[in-house]
Amino acid sequence: MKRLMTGVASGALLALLAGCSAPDTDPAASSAATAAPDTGAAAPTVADAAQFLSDAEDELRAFSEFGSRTAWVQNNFITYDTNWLLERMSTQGTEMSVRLATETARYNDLDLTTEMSRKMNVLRAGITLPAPSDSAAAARLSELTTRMGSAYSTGLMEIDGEMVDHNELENIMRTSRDPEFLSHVWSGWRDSYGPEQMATDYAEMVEIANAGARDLGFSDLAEMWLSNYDMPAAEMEAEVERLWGQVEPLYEQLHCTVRGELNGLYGDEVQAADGPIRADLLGNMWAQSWAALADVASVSDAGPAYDLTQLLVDADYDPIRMTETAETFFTSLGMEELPDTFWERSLIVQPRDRQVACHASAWNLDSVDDLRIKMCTRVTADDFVTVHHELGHNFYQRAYNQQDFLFQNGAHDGFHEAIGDFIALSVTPDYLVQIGLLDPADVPDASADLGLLMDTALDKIAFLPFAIMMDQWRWQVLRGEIQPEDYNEAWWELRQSYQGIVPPTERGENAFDPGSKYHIANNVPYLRYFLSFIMQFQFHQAACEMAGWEGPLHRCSIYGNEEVGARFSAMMEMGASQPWPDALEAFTGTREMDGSAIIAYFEPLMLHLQEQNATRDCGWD
Ligand code: X8Z
Ligand code: ZN
Repeated sequence: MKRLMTGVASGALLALLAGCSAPDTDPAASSAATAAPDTGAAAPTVADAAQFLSDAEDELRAFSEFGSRTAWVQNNFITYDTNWLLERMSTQGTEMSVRLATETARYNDLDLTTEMSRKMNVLRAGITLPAPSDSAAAARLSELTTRMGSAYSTGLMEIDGEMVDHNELENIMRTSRDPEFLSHVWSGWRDSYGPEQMATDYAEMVEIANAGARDLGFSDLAEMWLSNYDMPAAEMEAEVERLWGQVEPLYEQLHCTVRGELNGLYGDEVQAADGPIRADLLGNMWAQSWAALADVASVSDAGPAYDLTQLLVDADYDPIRMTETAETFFTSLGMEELPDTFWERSLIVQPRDRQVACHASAWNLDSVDDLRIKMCTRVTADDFVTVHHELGHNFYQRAYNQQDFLFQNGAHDGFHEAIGDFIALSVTPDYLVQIGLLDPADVPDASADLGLLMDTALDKIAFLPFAIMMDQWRWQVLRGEIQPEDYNEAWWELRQSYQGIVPPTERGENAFDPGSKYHIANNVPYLRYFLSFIMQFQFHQAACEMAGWEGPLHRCSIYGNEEVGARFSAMMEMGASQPWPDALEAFTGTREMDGSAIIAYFEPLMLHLQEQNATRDCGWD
């Protein structure tokens, strides 16, 4: 989601450029602290600190609107000139946010209120990509980030004499079952954004941003990114490992089953029955969601389920109707409709006459209610979930718009990503009947539950190791543990170790496969999605309990439940004003992120997979 900065001095500025990133939050308990500079001037008072924060919020709010509108135009019309404007804006934004972050050090020794300290921390640690405070560095950083982002969004590949864009290439990966063609398209994408130039730009960007992070008192940018979770960076990293440990066994079982099915479909030559899986066979450009394999990896003795893409197509849904349907889910929970300007100003259908950043994002341009999405929507089940995801960002943005500017953000960035996905977990067969998409006679009976769970697992469980390895790679790069000459090899070591996948072909010397992913080319931290995929099931479980639901979790829908809606809105309205455990507790009653909800949701499937895999040699090494 975007907005120049929500809560950030400037990183959000860059996060802005960076696409769908929720502006970064506040590291209330960040471990690194810059020493107060000894300027010889009179020691500042608490009143001075209050004035500084109030001025900073005014300055940021004003800049945020200018920055958001600039970025909106660039994302919707990618040209030489809009890149120029974006670069210029982003340089100013970085300079401003770094200046404000640096100034917080003056107030280090004061006994500030909790609220003031939180705001200081937002200013200091919330910058996604800081630069050292000389303008040459900020300008160079903007040049590099704009070039990478724009190269990513405008990449094309030639197929049969025609230039094909990313949206269409993604479509091929989802639907083709021709291994040679898949490998060709998979590799073509990874040539389409100028990998050599991007790798060089990336390495230089890392140097500048790390220097910026060190100037602000962090050991490197990885520590700074991890300092936005109300606990010391090292503790947060350990938290992530703990959560991954909870869900890893489920992923291994899913991997084992899917590998077996792919081996059956393609034969040993294409996909062996043991070892890692070929990355291009999983129905997705990045092997991050395997939902497109629902037909391949179906559960054989389960009763008939349904194909949501087909239901949408058969009912003549178009992108606007999909968006309206998602909006209705939110309003059924008691939330206000989206403003008319949402419909007038959003980009919901891919324009054919110009280049746009197709990766879906949600925006609040004026920090009040100029809410919009930008999405090249296709009539598919995937995009039906994504449109709920994007509206989740918008409804959250509006819910916290009464907060002070520096608290206009998610409780942490994982919350921002989880809102809409949590809502989409309520897209159950009964809900589809309620909105007229599914015939009551076609509601799958209990014998189909394993099939329904499998479909969801191919999306939600397959994603987890991907989400973790994305930032494992970046943290290691930012810490200097992975050097530029090893970027690609280290990427594939992590892909293999976490996901158990390998590239379809030998990767060349000049490959830069991390750049194939939007969030790396555009510098959007990715840990947020891992956290979201854990927490959305916590939200769902708590909401279903609140609703008095007694059946299996995957059949529970909170559609129309205003009581749950009111409790959820109360959490959203808090924004980033309190430490995230307080926000989590307000809705779920627990103060911890915890994998037990996602495990409970998939428990019947886990038992089934274990049984099915009993004779298989799982794992990949
Ligand atoms: O980037 C997104 C959203 C915008 S914040 C469309 N997502 C991640 C991705 O596409 O990689 C949603 C799920 C993961
Ligand atoms: Zn998002």
